[in-house]
Amino acid sequence: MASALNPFKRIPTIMTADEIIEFAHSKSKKLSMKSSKEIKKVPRAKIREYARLAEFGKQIKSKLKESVEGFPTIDRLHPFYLELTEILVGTDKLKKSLGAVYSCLPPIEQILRDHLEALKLTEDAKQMKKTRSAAKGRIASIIRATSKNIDFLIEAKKKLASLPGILVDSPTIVCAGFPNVGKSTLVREVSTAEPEIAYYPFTTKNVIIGHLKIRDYRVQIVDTPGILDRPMSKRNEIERQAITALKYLAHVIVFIIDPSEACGWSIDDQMNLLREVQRMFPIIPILIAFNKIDITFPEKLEEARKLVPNAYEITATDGTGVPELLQDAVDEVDLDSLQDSIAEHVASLKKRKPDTSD
Ligand SMILES: Nc1nc2c(ncn2[C@@H]2O[C@H](COP(=O)(O)OP(=O)(O)OP(=O)(O)O)[C@@H](O)[C@H]2O)c(=O)[nH]1
Ligand SMILES: [Mg+2]
Repeated sequence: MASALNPFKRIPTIMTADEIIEFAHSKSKKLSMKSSKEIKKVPRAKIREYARLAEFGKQIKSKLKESVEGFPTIDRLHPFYLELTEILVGTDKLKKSLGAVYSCLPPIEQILRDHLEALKLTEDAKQMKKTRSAAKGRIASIIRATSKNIDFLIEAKKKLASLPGILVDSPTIVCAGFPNVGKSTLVREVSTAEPEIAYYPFTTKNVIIGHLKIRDYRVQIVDTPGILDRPMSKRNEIERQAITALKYLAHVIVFIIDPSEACGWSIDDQMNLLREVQRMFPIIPILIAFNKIDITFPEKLEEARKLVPNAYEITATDGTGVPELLQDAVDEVDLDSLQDSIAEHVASLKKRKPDTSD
């Protein structure tokens, strides 16, 4: 099944207003060199001016269209991306800017039609030049007038294209737990392919997404450094929202506790974070795993077992206990409702068209 990775990745490079004008201008200048010397002066000028203006208009329109149509339809985004779009750039502002840039097209069309028509009607070479440059000037000012919107799209693309790419149709396990408990080690240990390194703009660390196959499912496992690894009270509102966006991504959370305390956090601290994560994601199943069993003193393990009687016990470094944990994690995913939501998502993709509404 086709997977939707980051839908903002395929947006082409967007030029600034000045770059678009410059680009179209240089394309149109190059074209004029080609007009044949065999033809008489006035008709040649007419052909040249007409071709130059038409080319200028064509390039401008295609650059503007590309910039807008490269964006996915905002209202049809997967909720994970929709929520992050809201936090990072604002969906309303994004829609407005897309609409504003797109709505430059009809007036540009009109100017082109009028001036190309005028070019056809005149026999005066000087007048032709004037007409052509007047049209270019008017088109350029339409674009300059919307340069703030174009700049906004450039900025939005930059921010959104760097979000992690997720397979919306795959069961997704999100790892949580304090730093150094072994999240990355687990993701690396279970990944069959090279894990993807992605950037999540709310942390300085890279998010790692591993892929594995369990029975017939392509499962992804997401390491969340700097995200689900410290108390919420230390965070601002935007970070908190960015964290809760994970609820759209995680089908199941594996919360890792290091009962050896080699990670530098006490079992109590880790239990507190666990309770916080449980509060934050009340409807997502959370499996608890004690990691580093190989180096955990028996009395520490007993202490942890009393707090969480049925936790999984694993050693991520050598894979002990890991297959059982993963099997059960995937079993926790409600695969029927996942299939439904995939079907819904695919149906919405079929209906999609460029977002030009504002
Ligand atoms: N002995 C032992 N060491 C482990 C085990 N799992 C992880 N470690 C070690 O613990 C340290 C931290 O592991 P990481 O996987 O980097 O921990 P993390 O949770 O990803 O840490 P952050 O990325 O900082 O959030 C590393 O030195 C690992 O080698 C284990 O099962 N046994
Ligand atoms: Mg890590």
